[in-house]
Amino acid sequence: MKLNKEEFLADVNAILRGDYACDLASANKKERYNALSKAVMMKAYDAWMKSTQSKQKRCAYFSAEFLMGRAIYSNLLNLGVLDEARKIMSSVGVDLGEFEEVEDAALGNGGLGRLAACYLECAASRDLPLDGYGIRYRYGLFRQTFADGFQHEEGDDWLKWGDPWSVRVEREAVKVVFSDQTVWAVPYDMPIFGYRNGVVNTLRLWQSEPLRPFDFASFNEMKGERIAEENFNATKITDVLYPNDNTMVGKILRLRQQYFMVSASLQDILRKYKKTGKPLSELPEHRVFQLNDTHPVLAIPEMLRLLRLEGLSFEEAFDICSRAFNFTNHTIMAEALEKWDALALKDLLPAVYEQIVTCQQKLEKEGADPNRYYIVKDGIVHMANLAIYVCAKVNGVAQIHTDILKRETFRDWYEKYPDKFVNITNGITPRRWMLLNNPEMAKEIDKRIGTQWHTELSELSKLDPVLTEMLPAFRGIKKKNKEKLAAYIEKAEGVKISPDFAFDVQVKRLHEYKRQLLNALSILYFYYEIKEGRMKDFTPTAFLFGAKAAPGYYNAKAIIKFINEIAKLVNGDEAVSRYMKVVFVQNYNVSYAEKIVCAADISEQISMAGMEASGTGNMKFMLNGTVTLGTMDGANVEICEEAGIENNYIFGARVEDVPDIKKFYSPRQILAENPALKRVVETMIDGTFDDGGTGVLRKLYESIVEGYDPDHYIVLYDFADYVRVKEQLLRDYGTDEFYLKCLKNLAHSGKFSADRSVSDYSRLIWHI
Ligand code: 26Q
Repeated sequence: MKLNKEEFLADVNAILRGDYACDLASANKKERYNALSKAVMMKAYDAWMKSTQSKQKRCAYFSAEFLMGRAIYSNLLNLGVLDEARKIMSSVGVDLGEFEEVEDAALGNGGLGRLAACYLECAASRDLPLDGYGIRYRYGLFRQTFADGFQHEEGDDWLKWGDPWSVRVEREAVKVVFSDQTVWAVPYDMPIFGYRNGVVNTLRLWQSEPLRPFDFASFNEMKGERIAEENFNATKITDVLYPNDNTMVGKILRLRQQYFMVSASLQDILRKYKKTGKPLSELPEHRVFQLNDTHPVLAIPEMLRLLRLEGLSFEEAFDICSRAFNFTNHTIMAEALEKWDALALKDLLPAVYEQIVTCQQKLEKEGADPNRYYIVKDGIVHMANLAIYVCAKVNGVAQIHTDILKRETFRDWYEKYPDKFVNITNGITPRRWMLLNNPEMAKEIDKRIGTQWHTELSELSKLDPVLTEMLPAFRGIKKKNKEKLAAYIEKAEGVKISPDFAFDVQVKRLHEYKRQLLNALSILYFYYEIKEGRMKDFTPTAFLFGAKAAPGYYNAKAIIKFINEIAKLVNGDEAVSRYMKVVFVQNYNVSYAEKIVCAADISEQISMAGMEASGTGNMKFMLNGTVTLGTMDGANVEICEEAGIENNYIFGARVEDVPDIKKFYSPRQILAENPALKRVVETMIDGTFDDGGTGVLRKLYESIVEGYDPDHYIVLYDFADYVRVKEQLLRDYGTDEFYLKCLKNLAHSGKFSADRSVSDYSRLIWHI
């Protein structure tokens, strides 16, 4: 796309006149944001229509979450007009940077939702016909603040800036029918711009609305037949994103959301497919579906139901589904695997439940051992099993994760269907996670190897011969990024950190398996070592955290409080704060991540081995030139394969060691043998910290030393090795050797481009 200054400003002014009865001279920031965005949208319509009307085979990515972040800069970048737009706006006195205030579209929790967003961008950039289908939540992931070190949640009113990057397509609304209510699903389409290639795919998000204006009488009649305790009016279905990450909450409203999204999407897709005149039996040659975890797996029985309404037999419908659907698993944690109460599901969606039961019967008829293979058992519906049984392909998200799925989680299914299982290692988009968030570094790379790496990230390895030459520039850019982040943190969090410190960062959702607690305990250990004079030459370090805890996750919230108490102790201690600062930033989100990732020296990826399916934050840091301080878990394993284990800092139990460790695990014994560790652990109960009389710190203490399964995530077991490696890392920090390791990681991050991931999906699964 090209922007002509006069023409573009005329467009912006015309929109301002029509929508707000003002012009550029009198408009406020929100009005400027909407008009500028709409003017760009208008210029992109032709390309959008052209891309969507093509007759090629398409894949539909079904996901309950799309963590899009802020659209404006990324869209301008991909359209190739970011610099032009900045110049044009500044010529009329508008700083494009003013839109940094615009709210993120946080329609996702964490990794799984951000992965969906990266995949859409990368597919468009590779000219792969991939469209997203999901939910237009009125409120996204809650906004987080701290008061007295405790997390508080507020509603995320992401639409308060307007939504100029979407169009409401009311003429394509469809009805979604539950046993107790019928609602409209109205689509909002967001264009997904490929990187400078003219391709525009679509993210279609459905919003629930009442039938009322059209059918008030029948709406009223439904009173009284509602399902007990959870009777909702129509708009409530898409009101809010469930704030859980890697834990399942069995609320009927969540089930309603899931069905709402898949029913609307499938009706929409089938309606359009039928218009082509092609037979339904050929659907999988033209349309395939990727199910992002179990959240959209109701699509399978819903498709069976819809196809049978078209007159197909169960066997015919099943055959179509088994060629069209594919399933990605993102977790091995038992508490995250979706299971629904069969009676509740039957109550809400009787005709859908019937299809699930027919799948179960088919499985039985095939003679499968009912102890090993089941979809409905003891009144529980197992969504992952339904997905594996029906889908053509099932994939894990990193090699170690896929291996665990085959060996453990889905062992029986793997034995029955070995060819269904494939690995597709996750990736990130290098546009948002380098070109956009770290433009100086990107330019430095361009100077040396050209720009092909923008769309072919493995090209970065061409930097290998010039890494040493690049060192001074790399140091300089990193320093600048750190200065910027430090300034931002001072403004946003009120804590001053020196850009001369090492920046040691752990940002990700708060979860016990991710072990933010391990990091916290090590910091407290360093604190006492410094304070009491045993550690004299500690490398000055800023320990940064960012994480949201699910509002109902007690221990996760306790860990936030604990870290905030440590921060207060450390930062307020003049003798020690010359060597270390601790900051837990509030409301960590995609936009905050963009600022943090390019300024980090150390990337903390310290989950218990075997627990983190992949991780994608680890990839963002690697691309931006940091070393990983991590366990052999998830994609960390592949990061070490690519960049060399000697260029990262690996510690702790390996996945194959865990069963033996657990056999005779005694946290108390570990504490007895390590008095320094005992002392920092006991700060949770000895009055060092004040938890406002809530008892959360004592409970946290008890979870690691007491009860039936203490320290489930072996924090104490891994502590000594973690501290040993972390001390080595901090000794190395700042040397040329250290920064060469950082650069080595950057240069070998090519595998982790989601351009590669979507090409793998296309080649191994979608065949688009
Ligand atoms: C399920 C049922 C009811 C309510 C909520 C949920 C729910 C919601 C979100 C369950 C899980 C999630 C999110 C999971 C997630 O983000 N997993 C992460 O996926 C990333 C992308 O593959 C991986 O890199 C991470 O390792 C994995 O933790």
